[in-house]
Amino acid sequence: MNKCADINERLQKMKNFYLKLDEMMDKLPESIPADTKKMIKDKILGDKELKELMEGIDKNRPPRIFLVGRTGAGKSSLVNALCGGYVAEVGDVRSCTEGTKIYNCTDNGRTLMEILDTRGIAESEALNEKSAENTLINEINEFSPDVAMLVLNCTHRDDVDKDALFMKDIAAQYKKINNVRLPIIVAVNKCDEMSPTRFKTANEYPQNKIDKIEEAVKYFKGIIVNNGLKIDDIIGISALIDWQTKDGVEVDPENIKNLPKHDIEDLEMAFDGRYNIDELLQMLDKAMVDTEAQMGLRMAFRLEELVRRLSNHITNIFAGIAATVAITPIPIADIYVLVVLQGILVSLIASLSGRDISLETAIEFIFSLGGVAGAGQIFRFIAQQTAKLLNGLFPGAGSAVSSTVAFAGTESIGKTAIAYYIDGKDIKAAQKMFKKMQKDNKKK
Ligand SMILES: Nc1nc2c(ncn2[C@@H]2O[C@H](COP(=O)(O)OP(=O)(O)OP(=O)(O)O)[C@@H](O)[C@H]2O)c(=O)[nH]1
Ligand SMILES: [Mg+2]
Repeated sequence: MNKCADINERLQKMKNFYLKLDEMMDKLPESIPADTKKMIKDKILGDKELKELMEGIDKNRPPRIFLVGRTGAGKSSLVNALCGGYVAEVGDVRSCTEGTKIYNCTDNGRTLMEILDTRGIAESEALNEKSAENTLINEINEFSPDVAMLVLNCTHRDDVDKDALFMKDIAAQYKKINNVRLPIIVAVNKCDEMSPTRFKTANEYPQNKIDKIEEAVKYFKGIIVNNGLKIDDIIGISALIDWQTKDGVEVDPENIKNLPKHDIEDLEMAFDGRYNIDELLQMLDKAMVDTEAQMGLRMAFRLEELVRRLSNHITNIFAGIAATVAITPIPIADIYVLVVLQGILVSLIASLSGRDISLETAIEFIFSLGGVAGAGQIFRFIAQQTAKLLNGLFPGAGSAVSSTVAFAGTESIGKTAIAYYIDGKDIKAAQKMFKKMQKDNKKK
């Protein structure tokens, strides 16, 4: 249904590459010094961030989110907005106390997150009875949320006092029972309805609209603080998405529930009016204490960003290795050490994009950036073409490659590989980008 679909496959590719690294190093040409191979291995396998991600691939669980908010505030819509697709409320849709339910958000059979939805509970008269509130507290504790999200409607300024007090009460009980604080994020929803209301696309919001949103968020924050509710963060968002069936027929949100199951599964976005949802995900990520849940959140919703960050991180590691290798300037004849190193970097980045490319393919990619085509017999070719390569890949190098040049050149190749494999730029654009970076490197 959405881009989460191939996550498992992609993650497995990343992990395979990581696990194969040892083997790959051993297969490299003899002429690469053993200590260089060892350094590469140690730097990559010893990297904390990379290790955490690899462990996270096997050890993660769907985060549990406790939703609080009045009927119509947009809780269900927000869940869809976070998932980037229409998520059916499936699993064991358990109805608990009047108005609360627990459900799983799934995508292709994979649970993205678990939701405890206290639908309209804050406005329920039943809460005036101690027993009803106790039942709710029990349910929350049984659910054991990683984070609570209070959803407010930015155009409804009444009742926020009550909601804040309700949340404060829940948080206090939670703390008493669990001995840890319940992280709370406040999402001020329906910001698209702030004037001027005709701007519905996030990147078209004019400044006066953004200012109004910020003002509203400040106002809500004031009320929350005045009521003594401690929150982790607050943000103005819009969960607005219009849906259509596969045949392009737009559907009314109220009617979606009545559609046949397969139609619901195939729903597509007719209009994406989401605002600040990535920022909200960042807040949720930050607020979560449990690392397995945090990983689960990242895997489900923030993979692109995670992958980009990691690719940059790996590029830095490799640029550092290249600089170390070139501490004693590398003579032309040994240039392939650098090219092979960069080849490994490129294959790693490709694997992070979910592709499975050989070292040869990666090196061919590098050649093509330097304007050398049709590499064929890669390693022999490198030996024969070093002079040409030097000009193409390491500008400013005379008879040997210095540390600085090795660092900058490797960094440029990493960045170009990210643009090509991860951001999906075409090869022409990648070449252009690479040439520009080389020009800038020369100036340094
Ligand atoms: N313009 C706009 N409409 C929204 C937004 N979020 C939700 N809505 C609409 O508001 C209405 C209520 O949204 P829901 O997501 O069903 O609200 P809810 O909080 O789950 O309501 P209950 O399940 O009754 O507690 C629907 O018609 C949504 O389409 C938003 O950010 N902007
Ligand atoms: Mg709902």
